[in-house]
Amino acid sequence: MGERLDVLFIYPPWPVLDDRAILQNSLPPLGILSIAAYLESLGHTVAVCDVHGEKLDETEVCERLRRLRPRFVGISVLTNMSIPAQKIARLVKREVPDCTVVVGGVHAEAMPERMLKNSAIDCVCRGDGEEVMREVVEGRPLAQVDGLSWRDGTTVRHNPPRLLNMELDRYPFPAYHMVDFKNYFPAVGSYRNLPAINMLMTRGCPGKCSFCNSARTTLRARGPARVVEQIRLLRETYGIRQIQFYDDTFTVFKKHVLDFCALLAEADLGITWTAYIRGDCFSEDMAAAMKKAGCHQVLMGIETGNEQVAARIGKTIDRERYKETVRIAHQHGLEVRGSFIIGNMDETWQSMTDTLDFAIDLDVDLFQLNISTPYPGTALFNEAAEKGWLKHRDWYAYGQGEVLVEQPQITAAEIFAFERHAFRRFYLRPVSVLRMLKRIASFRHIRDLVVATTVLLLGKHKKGGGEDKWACWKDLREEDFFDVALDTAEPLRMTYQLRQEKFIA
Ligand code: B12
Ligand code: SF4
Repeated sequence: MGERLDVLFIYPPWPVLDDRAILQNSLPPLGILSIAAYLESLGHTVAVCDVHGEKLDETEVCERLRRLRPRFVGISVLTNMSIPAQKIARLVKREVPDCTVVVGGVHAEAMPERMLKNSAIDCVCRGDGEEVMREVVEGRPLAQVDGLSWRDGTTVRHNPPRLLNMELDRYPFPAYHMVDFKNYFPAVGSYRNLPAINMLMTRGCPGKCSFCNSARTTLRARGPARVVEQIRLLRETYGIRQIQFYDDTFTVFKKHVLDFCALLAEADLGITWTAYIRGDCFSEDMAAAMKKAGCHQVLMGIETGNEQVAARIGKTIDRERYKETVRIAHQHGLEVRGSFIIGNMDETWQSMTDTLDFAIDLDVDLFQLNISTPYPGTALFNEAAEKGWLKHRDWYAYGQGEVLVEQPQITAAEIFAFERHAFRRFYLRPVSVLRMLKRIASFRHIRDLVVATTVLLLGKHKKGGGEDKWACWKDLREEDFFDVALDTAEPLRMTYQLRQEKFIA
C-alpha cells in the first residue's frame, strides 16, 4: 500500500440539473483549489476530487478514497449540492473510518447544526478556509480553532470567528494542477475563445441585496500585477485563452481595474475575458481600458425594473445610470449581459413586466433570467422562513429555476409562465435575432444557439435529466443522514455576521 494522502478536497455534484445545464457552465471550484494550494505550499500532500466536474459516481468516489486513504477530507458545500455532500461524508467514514471530515462553503457555514446532525461530519468551517484547514491539519484541537463549529457530544460548539486575512496575495495561486481542465466549460453566450477558466481579483461585496450570500461581506482585493501573473501562468501552462472574472464587484476599485488592464494589455497574452460590473461603478476610462485589455463582455446584475421590488430586495435602481452604463459599454465595443430575477418578494405580473420592459429599453445584448431563490444565510431566506412561506427544504431544488417562496399575491404557475413569455419576447425581436447571428464565430457558437433556442424559447427541457450514472446522488433525503440527536437549536443566520462579527449561536 502506498503512502496515505494528508488531505483530499471533494466538490460534490449537483445531479438534478435539467437540460438547461447545457446552457450553464462547469468551472473549477476556486475555494477549495485555493485552500489546497496553500496546504501544499506548507508541505502537505493534497488532492482534489471534483465529483461534479468529473461526473463521478459513488463507486468511483469510493475507489478514490480507498486508493488515497486521506487523513483529512474537506468537502465544499453550496445549498443545491448539500444532500449529496451529506452522503459523501458518509462514504468517507465508511471507506476511511479514522479520517477527519471538515465541511465548509456558504451553505455549511449558514447551517452548521444541520451538517453536524450527520455523525460523519466532524466540524464546519465558517468563512475562509485556508487558515482553519491549516490548523486542523496541523492537529490543533477542534475547540481551539477559530472559525470552526464542532460537535461536543450532542451539543454544537461555535468557536469565535477568525480574523479576516486582508492580504489575499499571501496565498498561492489556486491549485489548478489538481484538476483536469478538460472537464470545464463556460456558459453559453459568455466566451469568445476556448479553453476558458474562472478567476477572481477580489473577495467580498459591500452590497446589501437580500437574496445574496455575499451581501455586506468585507471587500478584499488582490494586487493587479499578481492577477496578471496568474493569467500568464494559465496561458503558458494550460493554454487558456478566455477568462471569466466572477468577482461580485470587479469594478469597485477603479484604480485597481485601470492598473490591471494596463498591465494585461502590456503583457499581450492574447486573452479575451468577461467580468461583472456594477451599474453605478463604471466609466468611460474603465470601459476603454477593459476593451483594450481584451474584455469583450460585461455582466450586470440589474435584477428588476420595478422600483418597489428593487427597494424590497435591497438593490435600488437608477434607471438613467444603468442606461448610461450600457451606452458606455456599447460605445467601447463591449457586449452587455443583463441578469434579472423574477419571483422576488412582493412581485406581481406587472412588476415582472416592468423588469422585461426595462431589459428591452436598456438594450442589453443578452438577457439572463433567474427565479428568486432563498439561500440560507440571506435576509430572503430568513424572511421566508419566519413568515412560513418556504415551500420546502429539499435543497436539490435550490438552483434558481424553481419557485420556493409561496407568496399570496402570485402563484408559481404565473412565475413560470412569465419566464417563458419573457425569453420569447426578448429574444424573438429582430434586433436580438440579428445580434445572436452576428456573434457566431465558431461551430460551437452555432451549437450553443441551437441549444439556447430549444431550451429557452421552445421550452423543451426535461426535468431531472442528466446521466443515469448519477442516480446514486439523486432523490436522497437529507433526514436519512441525520443520526445525531442534537440538543442545539438551528437559528436563522446572516452570512456576513457569522463570517465577521461575533458568531450568533
Ligand atoms: C464562480 C461562481 C460560480 C461558478 C463556478 C462554481 C465553482 N465550481 O466554484 C459557476 C458559474 C459554475 C457557478 C455555478 C453556480 N453557482 Co455560483 N458562484 C460563484 C461565485 C461568484 C464565486 C465562487 C468562488 O470562487 N468564490 C471564491 C472562493 C475563494 O470562495 P468560496 O468558494 O466561498 O470558498 C471559501 C470559503 O467559502 C471556504 N470554503 C469553501 N469550501 C470549503 C471547504 C472546506 C473543507 C473548508 C475548510 C472551507 C471551505 O474557504 C474558501 C477559501 O477561503 C460565488 C459567489 C462568491 N463570491 O463566492 C457564487 C455562488 C457560490 N454561486 C451560487 C449559486 C447559487 C450557483 C448556482 C446554483 C447557480 C445556478 N443556478 O446554476 C450554480 C451551482 C453550481 C454547482 N456546481 O452546483 C451562490 C451559492 C448560494 C448557496 N447558498 O448555495 C453563490 C454564493 C452566489 C451568491 N452570492 O449567492 N458559480
Ligand atoms: S447581488 Fe451582487 S451587489 Fe448584491 S450583494 Fe450580491 S454580489 Fe453584492
